[in-house]
Amino acid sequence: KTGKQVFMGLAGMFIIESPEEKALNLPSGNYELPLVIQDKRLDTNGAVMYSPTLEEVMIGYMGETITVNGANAPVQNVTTRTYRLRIVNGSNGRIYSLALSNGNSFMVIGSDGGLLPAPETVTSLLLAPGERADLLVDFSKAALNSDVYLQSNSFSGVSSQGSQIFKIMKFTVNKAETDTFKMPTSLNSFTSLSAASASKTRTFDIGVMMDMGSGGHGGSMAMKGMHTINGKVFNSDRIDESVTLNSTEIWEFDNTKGDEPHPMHLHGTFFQVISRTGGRGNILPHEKGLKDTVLVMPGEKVRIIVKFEHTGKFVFHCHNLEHEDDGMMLNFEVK
Ligand SMILES: [Cu+2]
Repeated sequence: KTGKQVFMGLAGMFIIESPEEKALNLPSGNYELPLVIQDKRLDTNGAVMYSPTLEEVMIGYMGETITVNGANAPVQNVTTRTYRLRIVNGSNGRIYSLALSNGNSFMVIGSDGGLLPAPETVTSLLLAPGERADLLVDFSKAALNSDVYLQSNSFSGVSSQGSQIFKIMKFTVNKAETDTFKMPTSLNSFTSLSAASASKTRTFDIGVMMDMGSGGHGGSMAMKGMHTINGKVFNSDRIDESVTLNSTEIWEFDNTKGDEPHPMHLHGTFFQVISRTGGRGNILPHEKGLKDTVLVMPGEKVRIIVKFEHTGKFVFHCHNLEHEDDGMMLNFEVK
């Protein structure tokens, strides 16, 4: 039921700060904006409606009304300074190619697990459900009294979405102020895990649909289990992967045979993305930090490296919530 709960509004964010981050003097207070982006489908009374069809279980349930922190088409007044936008994609299935309507570049300074090693300059950023982006936008590059939209550009690689450009929120630059912000050259240091330190590689095939016409699941298309990992659907009583505490492993998510995007998400740990082959073909700027969700587009194979430092039973799953609810989730135990 995760899909319904999140679509109805159960999404938010924690912001965790550290003395090291405070020392960087990043934009804060009025200049730091937490933004939870969700798409909604509304019925004729304006109430949020969640009733995915079989097709929508396949591609993810999407809505036509884009909201930020629960508001549709919000307007934020800004001054001619650098703002920190802390973005969560809280959507069930929608991917955003975040960009500014004036085409200006912006900086990515962080992702799911904190700050990147150094700021990265981009003109767009593909953010899948569950992923976070920590951005710096310099509104002094826009004219006073002009409007700049955060929008989603079109993108390729998926047939079920990405063909439209649409606006997410409006910034009105309504006041001139002197920007005191100085961009740090380095933001964060964490130990880069080397592939040579991995004791094991596990491969997860996420690109094959269950053949509903035959096999153990019977013929009913309404049954769970069209989306699988290594041919399996979630079973809460089964440990799928046993991991040794403090070991470092490479996990490979293989979507080369698939035709849907899968943002793969691990609980209980952060990871580093070490390679992407096929599709977009490389590690993207916002993937250079610690991550817990990585988008694996159709045709792609993405390798992550993880050091498992906490004992317990955890899940990993596709963060497309219709896929997750359909069973695209497995258990791993660290001990
Ligand atoms: Cu998926």
